[in-house]
Amino acid sequence: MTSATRPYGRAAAFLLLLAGSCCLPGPAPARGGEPPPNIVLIFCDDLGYGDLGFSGATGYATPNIDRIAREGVRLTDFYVSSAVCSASRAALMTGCYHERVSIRGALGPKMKVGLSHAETTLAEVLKARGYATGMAGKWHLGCLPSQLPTHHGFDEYLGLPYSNDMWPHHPEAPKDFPNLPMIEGDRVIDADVTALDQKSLTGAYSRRAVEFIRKHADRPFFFYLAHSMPHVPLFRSDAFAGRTRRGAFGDVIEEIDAGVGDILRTLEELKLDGRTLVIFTADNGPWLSYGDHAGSAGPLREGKGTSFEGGIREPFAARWPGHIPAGSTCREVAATIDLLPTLAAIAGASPPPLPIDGKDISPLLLGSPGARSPHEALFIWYGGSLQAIRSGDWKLLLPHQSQTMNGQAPGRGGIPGKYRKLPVGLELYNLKDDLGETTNIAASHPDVVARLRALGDAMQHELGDASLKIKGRAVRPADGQDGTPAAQGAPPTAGRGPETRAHAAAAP
Ligand SMILES: [Ca+2]
Repeated sequence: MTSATRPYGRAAAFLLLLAGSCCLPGPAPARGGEPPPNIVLIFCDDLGYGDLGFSGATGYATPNIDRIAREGVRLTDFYVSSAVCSASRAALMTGCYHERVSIRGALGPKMKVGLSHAETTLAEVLKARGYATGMAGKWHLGCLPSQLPTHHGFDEYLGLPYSNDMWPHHPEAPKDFPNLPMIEGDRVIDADVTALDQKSLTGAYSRRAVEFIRKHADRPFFFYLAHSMPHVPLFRSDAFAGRTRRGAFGDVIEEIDAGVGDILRTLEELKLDGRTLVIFTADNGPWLSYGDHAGSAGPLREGKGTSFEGGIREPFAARWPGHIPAGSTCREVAATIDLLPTLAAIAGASPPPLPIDGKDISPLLLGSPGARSPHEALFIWYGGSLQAIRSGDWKLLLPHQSQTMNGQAPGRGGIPGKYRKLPVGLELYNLKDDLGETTNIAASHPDVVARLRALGDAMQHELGDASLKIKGRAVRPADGQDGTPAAQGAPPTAGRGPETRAHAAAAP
């Protein structure tokens, strides 16, 4: 089969028929006597805080994503657990800080480490409640067949098992990566994804979401749409090429937005609007070394691979007509770790048996009067070390080595520039007054520094700290972490920052 004729659809359609023939009866009503809502979770890769229309993007338009915010709630202070792919996704899927489940950095194609089967994923929580569960897109929590989404609670899966730049066409490390496979279920349906294939990714993923919604319109469903884009290399279909003033990056975002439009229209057509919660967010901030192929963190400092706000704070919007007040904005601190317990609560599902870090933020989403963040503090690890603590308006950075493109020659056309190292000291910022983290006021607020350091110290002893050589007492192992020869090495990863040198194999 030539590349041009690969629609990622035929094998998929057959498997879908099989899956559709064994539908389970729907679950009992959730709270309030209504059936539990459908959930569509749209998750982008390397999307910056400023990359959407509602968050200030210029040069292209995102009317459909903006509609989610306009007809729902926007969380302005929404965090991932680490500014890098696998760690961030581990937190999303488990409701735990990634350190608790020993997934760090960006897992490479040759690694045999993955998310532990002892963890309960968001998909498993909802599946146990009677949901149909599907996923399209980037998984990045283990690429062995037994580690793929269909072995972690998803009824079906179509996508790339890891980042779309982990292929032989990587601009800097082409020899580090094998051919990039496309997966359906837990089988390879295309052993060598080409540039032409990458152009079809966004559309194929969005179509899969629409197909899944149509197929499961009569029962609660959960679909996780984890776009490979706008992670580099940027690809969009011919229909979107050259549409925007922002070049390839803008085109890519508009194609993602068009897919969101298809999803929203499908929900309307099927009269599922008021029964479906749609969430849009992303895994980490922009990969700034890629210059014109990177997104923007807007007013936030730095981007991917750093624990400044630009790396860890993401745009977030959620829409559920009749339940979430339209046009609302919430400035309380929340995070991806909260989505599992929140969606479990909304669905009336049982929480995981093992301890998790996330909290139920449904009062924030649903606009309950006086709702406040359930977190005294959020903790940001990177490369195994605790780097940042957010509590109320305060943000404390602990001493570490970071990276910046300031003063560096920017990347261009898909070829990255080079970061320079940025030493970070003990730095305190008040984000209410200083969103861009420009003025370190640690010296004038020793009481705040002491309080946040004490909170951090407790978490370092619970979940560990590599730079301090603290082994966390509550850390749980990843799949394949112990005693697997391939997990002992340091396989190549795609980036050039410190984030890609740290991964699960190095976890305690
Ligand atoms: Ca990412």
